[in-house]
Amino acid sequence: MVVLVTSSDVGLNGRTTTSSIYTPTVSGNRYSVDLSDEGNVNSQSEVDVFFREPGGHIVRAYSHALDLSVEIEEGTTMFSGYTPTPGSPVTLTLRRGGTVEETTTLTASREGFFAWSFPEQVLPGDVIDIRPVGVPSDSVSIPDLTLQDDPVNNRVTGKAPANGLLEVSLGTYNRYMWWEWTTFLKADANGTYAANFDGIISWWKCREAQVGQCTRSKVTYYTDEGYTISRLGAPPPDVGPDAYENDDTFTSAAPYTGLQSRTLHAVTDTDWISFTVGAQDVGVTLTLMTVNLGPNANTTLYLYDTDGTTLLAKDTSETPSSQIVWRPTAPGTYYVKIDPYSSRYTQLCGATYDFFIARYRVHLPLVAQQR
Ligand SMILES: [Ca+2]
Ligand SMILES: [Ca+2]
Ligand SMILES: [Ca+2]
Repeated sequence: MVVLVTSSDVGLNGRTTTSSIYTPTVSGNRYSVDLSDEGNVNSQSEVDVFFREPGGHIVRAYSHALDLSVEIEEGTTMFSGYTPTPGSPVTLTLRRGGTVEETTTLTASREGFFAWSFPEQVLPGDVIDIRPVGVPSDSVSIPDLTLQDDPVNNRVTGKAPANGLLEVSLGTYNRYMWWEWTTFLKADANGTYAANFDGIISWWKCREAQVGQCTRSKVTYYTDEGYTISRLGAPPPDVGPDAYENDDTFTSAAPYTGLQSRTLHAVTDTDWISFTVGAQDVGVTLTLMTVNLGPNANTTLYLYDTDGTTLLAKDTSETPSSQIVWRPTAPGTYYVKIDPYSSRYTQLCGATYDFFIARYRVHLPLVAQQR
């Protein structure tokens, strides 16, 4: 029989997860493991128990320490966590100034997970009681936790418990929220903090954090037990329709006269642009492209013939920007359609792009001939 203990420690250097293997002491039909050497057992710790049955089968049991995570945003609070007794009831009670505001009993999943959403923000001083089965109950107080974007200094500032350990994150806000940039710090003795994002790189997009550029901020406070209380800032505002709407069919295409700045403001938005190929452009290489894409943009580009329906070329690649290199063989008015790569690249802050046509003339070199 083997017991695997996985513990997470959060400190100023971020999160470290360690796993240790123990051989338990078995007495009758009970076993126990001494974890006194395991330095960082807290509410984020997990235990796997592997038991080899006489036939050779291995049976696994899983348990997560009692954990509570509270996520507060405008108009809603999410509670989630783990109870060490999977499949059992957990009662959560929200108390405010000695009055029970809300109470609910949930059934934890087979892994012990539970989640509850509450249709208003909890307030500083509120207390959450968590009553699981089989282990002692606990209570968590909601601290005064605030956050404010400071784009000029590329910081997020706010109030937090004095000297409290904090994780401050910026996310690019799209339909699949992703916390791209994270920094760990401690609040000062007066209970204020300032998280600076200079030089913090998103590991998956290789770009630096810029507070306020279509970002949403989040501060998470870690209690001594390892419970987490988070507050989310407001999401950045959605983009509006661009100046060329409504142009969702080729008959309403906006004529191209130079760089066009556009948005994909709705899931159903599609942008049509017409452009004229004069006799002087026949045989000239044209590059049709979307450029200067916002952080939530990914376009597809289609080129149509003068009838607006015959497809001549397309770029539907997953690369955010799109490009079609094309050499017209006849003058006329041609059409371009720009669609989002998928619905997630619409509506939200940063669903922006510019459309541009580059004309490249081929200049044959002059060769001086000696006679
Ligand atoms: Ca548009
Ligand atoms: Ca449109
Ligand atoms: Ca694309």
